[in-house]
Order: sequence, then structure tokens, then C-alpha cells
Amino acid sequence: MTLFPDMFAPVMDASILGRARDKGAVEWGCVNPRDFSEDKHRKVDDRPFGGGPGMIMSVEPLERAIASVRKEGSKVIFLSPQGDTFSDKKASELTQEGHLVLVCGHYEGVDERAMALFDEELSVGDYVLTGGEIPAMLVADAVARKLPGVLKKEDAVESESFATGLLDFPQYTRPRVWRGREVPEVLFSGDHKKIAEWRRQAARSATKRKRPDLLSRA
Ligand code: 4FV
Repeated sequence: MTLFPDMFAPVMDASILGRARDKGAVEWGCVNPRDFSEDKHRKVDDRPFGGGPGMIMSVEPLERAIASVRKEGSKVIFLSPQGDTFSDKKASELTQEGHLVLVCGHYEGVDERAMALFDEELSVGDYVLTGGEIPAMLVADAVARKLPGVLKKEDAVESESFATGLLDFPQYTRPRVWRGREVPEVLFSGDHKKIAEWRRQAARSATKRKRPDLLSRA
């Protein structure tokens, strides 16, 4: 649900998300509240009552736009800094939903009464963006890649950062030596058990060094 639908195709049809759509693993589309404005200038925002800077998204076009897509089992999520913080755990939970309606705020925000239209509020982090579009694409990306058949190797998700509770282990590829820095010998041993153990240890070291807060939960 966005006032800027043109922002989405370049991201949502690229790479993994594009393949997911081609495989039918996920379908997405944009609905523009502006198409539901009954104002002759197709207005979707207005000045805030009580004064103050900027414009507020009006509730009525939003209500009609959401009603045009909401169906049995839809989960309507408003992207906003005031929402619960998005996480890998939340992304996994959202894979169980049949239909996500991601509502992108814009301007100074949305009329407070529109909160009644949403099932929940999600934030992608404690900073203020211009609109909810990038957050919506972020959520769509993190959820879609967890859907069956989207990533080439199913287990690629299980071993990813956060899914294991740890950061990813260090990865290497050619050349074998780069500016005198060699790839760890164990990776050429062919001993998969030894490699898995080395990777587990390396993931723990990386987590301890970069994100000690995660270690206690790993
Ligand atoms: C945001 C966030 C975010 C706030 C004003 C849109 C903007 C404008 N959304 N996580 N952080 N939204 O900054 O989700 O309406």
C-alpha cells in the first residue's frame, strides 16, 4: 500500500525476489491510496489539526484502499518507527501468513484513527525515513527468502546469521592467497565434520567480537 508504486518493481523483481515470483513462490502487487481519493485533486494528505509542520496522510483514502485488498486471512501491517522492531524471528512468523498488506506511511505520518485499520505496526529500526517503502521492501525481502522454494539450497536460511542465533561464519573464495593472506587450510581438508566444527567456532568468535549481546541468546 504505497503512494510510490514505481519504487517497488526495480527491487521486488530483481534477484531472489524476482526468481521467487517467477516460481510462483510469492506474488506481490502495489495499491495506491491516491486511486481511492475522492478529492478532485486526488489529495491523500492534509494539514495537521492543531498546527505543526508537514502533512498527515488522510484516513479515508487509506481505508478504501485497504478495504479493496483485505480478504480472509490478510494481515495488515503499518510500517512505522513506533512499531515493534522487525527481526529474523518476526520474519519467520510472517512466513506463516497467507497475505501480507504492508502499508507504507509517508509525510509526517498518518491520521491516528487509521491505526484501527491495521492489525499491527512494525519498525525496521530506530531512525526516521522519508517513507515506509524501503521498510516494506526490507520486510518483503526478509520474509520471501524464507519461503520454501525461494532460495536454491533450503538450508541456506537455517545457517544464516540470526537464524542460528550467531553471526555467519567467515566465507572465502578464489584466489586462495590475496595480498599474502591465505584461506584457512581446514577448508581444503575435505573433512566436512572438521570444516563444520571450524565454521561453528569461527561463527562464535565473530559473534563474540562483533555482537556479544547475541551470544547469551545463541
Ligand atoms: C519507518 C521505520 C519510518 C516515518 C515518517 C515514514 C517514516 C514517514 N517505517 N520503520 N523506521 N517511517 O521511518 O518503519 O511517514
